[in-house]
Amino acid sequence: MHEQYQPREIEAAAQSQWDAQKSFVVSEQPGKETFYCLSMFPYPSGKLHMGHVRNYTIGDVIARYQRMQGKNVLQPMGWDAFGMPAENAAMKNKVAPAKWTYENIDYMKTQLKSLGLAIDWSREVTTCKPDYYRWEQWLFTRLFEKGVIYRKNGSVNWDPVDQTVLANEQVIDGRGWRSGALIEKREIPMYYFKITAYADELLTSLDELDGWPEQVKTMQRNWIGKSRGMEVCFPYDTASIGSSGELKVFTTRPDTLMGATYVAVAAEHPLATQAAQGNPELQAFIDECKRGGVAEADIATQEKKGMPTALLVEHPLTGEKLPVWVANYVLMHYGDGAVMAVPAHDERDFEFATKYNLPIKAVVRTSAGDETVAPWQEAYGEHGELINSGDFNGLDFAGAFDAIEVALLKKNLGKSRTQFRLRDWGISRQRYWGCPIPIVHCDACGDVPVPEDQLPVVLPEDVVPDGAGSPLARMPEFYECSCPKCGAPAKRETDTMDTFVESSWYFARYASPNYTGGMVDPAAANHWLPVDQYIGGIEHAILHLLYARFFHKLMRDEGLLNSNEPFKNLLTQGMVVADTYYRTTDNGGKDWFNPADVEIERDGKGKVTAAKLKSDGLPVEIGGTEKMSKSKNNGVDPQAMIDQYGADTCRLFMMFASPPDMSLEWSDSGVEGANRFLRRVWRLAQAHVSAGLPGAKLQGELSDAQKEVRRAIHLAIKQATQDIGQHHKFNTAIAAVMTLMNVLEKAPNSADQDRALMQEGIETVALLLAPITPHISHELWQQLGHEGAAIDAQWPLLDESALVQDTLTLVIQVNGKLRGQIEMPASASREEIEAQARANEGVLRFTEGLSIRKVIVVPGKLVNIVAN
Ligand code: ANZ
Ligand code: ZN
Repeated sequence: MHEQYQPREIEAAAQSQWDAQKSFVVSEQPGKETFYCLSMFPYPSGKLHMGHVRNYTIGDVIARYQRMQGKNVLQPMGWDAFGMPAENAAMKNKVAPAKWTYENIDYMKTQLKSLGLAIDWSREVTTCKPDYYRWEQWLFTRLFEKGVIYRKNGSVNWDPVDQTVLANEQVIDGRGWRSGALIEKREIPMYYFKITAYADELLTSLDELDGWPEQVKTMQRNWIGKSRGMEVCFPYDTASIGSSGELKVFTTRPDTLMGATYVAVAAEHPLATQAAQGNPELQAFIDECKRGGVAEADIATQEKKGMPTALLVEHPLTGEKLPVWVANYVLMHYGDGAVMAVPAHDERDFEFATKYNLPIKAVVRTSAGDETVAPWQEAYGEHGELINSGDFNGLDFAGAFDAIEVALLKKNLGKSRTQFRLRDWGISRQRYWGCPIPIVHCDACGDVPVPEDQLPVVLPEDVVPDGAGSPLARMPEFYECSCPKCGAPAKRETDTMDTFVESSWYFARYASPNYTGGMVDPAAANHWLPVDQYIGGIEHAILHLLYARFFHKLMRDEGLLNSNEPFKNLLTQGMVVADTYYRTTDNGGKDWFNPADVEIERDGKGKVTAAKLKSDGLPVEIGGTEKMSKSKNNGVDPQAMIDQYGADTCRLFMMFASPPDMSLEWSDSGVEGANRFLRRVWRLAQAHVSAGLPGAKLQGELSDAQKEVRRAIHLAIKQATQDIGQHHKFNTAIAAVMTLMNVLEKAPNSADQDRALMQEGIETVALLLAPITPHISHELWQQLGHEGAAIDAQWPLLDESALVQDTLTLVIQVNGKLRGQIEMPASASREEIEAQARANEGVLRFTEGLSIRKVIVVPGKLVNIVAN
């Protein structure tokens, strides 16, 4: 055994042994308990970042721990390989997205391997490969035939100069990111997944997910957004509108109907279109609204703006004429694209009415008893007793809801309705680097799904996009085809799918990644699924997790799976953050400097007080801790750390620095500390092993000192088992091992019994660390004389009897002041303890001349003697 800890050698040796023995390749083993541990697969962007390393280490610790519990553990890995960055890189470097992607995958795979992850690489899935996406296309055609996928017009961001559709993030301040042209909204035909048909189930089955963070479930609930309300019809005022009809609105507050003072419609609403005819000013306003961002967050925060129309509608119960406004805060794609405005009780309506001087009529008494809402106040949004509402006065929310529904039903002008905020999922993308939508457009037959025996529709891989529209739409060799139904010349769809589609079912494909008979082999899928532990970033709390849950249900309903939910337990890992440093440039911008290039000064408490750039020695500003990102240039390259210290140090630092769901602050000294600790472990083991392994096992009576050592060993086992197995608190598990190390380093190691005990101690350290620092544990385990590999060893078993303390140390106080201590057998009675305490030398001295009034015994801790 080397005297020095040499991670490079140790890690290479362990990894090649695991490789050679296919240690992590698993198959279905009936009767053996399975554990499916899955980390969100990476987008192959070029190289690993710290967030990946953290994510995959957390997953690996859990997987390896479960394996040591005797389970059949599946931990796969793959590549979320379609997407826009590949196209952008292609345009910049003039290489095909396929080539760029495959090269990145190769590089990142070697990086992942150098971390020593217990991954079954034989199950690697790459979503841009036809053997993967053909099944996605297959499911698409099935769902299209069932009507779960349908076509309708959707609006997109159209760049008139580049002649291309842009994603929302490519539109900056209303202009195209490349061309700078003003972006137009265009309606084009797109394909939609009818996710709304599953809205109710997606909502209710959240309740079964006990192993998910509450926060994530809440985010999903809000996104699905179920609300119970009423649709209310406002009959047209035929004189102003010129025809008869009704304006339908959706409201969650029908109790406030008598307080409606105007109605507002979205810019895209037919009444807005009608009102704009011959009203150029209104038309200009409508155009402006249509240009605005489609992101909901923008709409919530933007200034409320509107314009009146000359149109009127009638209040459904009173017949009063109410003006129709066009307002930018009304969304076309929510409810019915129109609202009844109740300024007294809705914040948005209140802001709008105050701005445009529209009447405000209070119809709910406030909890303070107020019956009006003055313009300088705020809308009163709470439920309460109705006022100013005629027959409905005095009713509470529920009573008013019912009574108003009855009144509206009588006139056939409304009924209660439950609606969801969730929209159907539009998956058409006018991009090249994605999965082709398997549809053929025929003049005679319409949209024809590509038949199964003609799948996959293969995406050509040698194309270099130039940014001007989708290259597929300019490739007759791709789109010219014949109709699968009638044989006539037809045109292949050139849109590709949203890349969220690929990541919605990869977890199922891992169960049978090479299966050619279908999307999944149902037996394998049911063997492994649902995933026991899913680990990934909180940024995927809504869309990815919702789409994956949806797909799981779609696949269940196709008979491919028999579970309802894909992920039993979810761990959302915190961000990796680091300090930022910058200088302000002449034009007011900021130049960010990487922490590696900055030298810092700290005060006595370790707080950073000053920073200067290493290269010029001049000061830089301290920008605070932020998520590692390219934009703030505060990323630390994991590869540099692995090269310098080895994967185990890197893994140990990441797991020790904070619990997995909290943010992790990068610190060079933390990394050094982790490395120092591993060197200590190595040194202790080296000293022990080089003296020759003990011949005999631990047996017979132990001395008190030996019992203490053994107690420390089993305390560490107890703590680490709880922390890793139950709470995923790897940091405190490591702390327990550190405490044990402190004891072992001081323990005697010459007598046979001591050496046997040391053997048990170091074995325990090696095994408790094995999920976290698998390489050093692998090596130590062998050095400690074991035939089998550490990965096949069992997690250490707790011996409860070792925790029992034979003697306890009790502190003795006289009148609350520490005066001595006594050793007592753990079984000693209160009387025995008291007697010993009274006889203690310190007690005798400090009670001399006093009389003892009371003796308080706190078992296992202290004795306080009250004397005066
Ligand atoms: C009258 C009212 C009075 C409202 C009141 C609220 C408070 P949720 O809960 O999200 O479903 N609304 C309806 N359609 C809209 C659209 N297309 N764009 C913008 N807002 C719309 O919200 C439903 C409420 O949002 C509805 O209830 C409606 O305003 C508004 F004191 O109607 B309410
Ligand atoms: Zn046809």
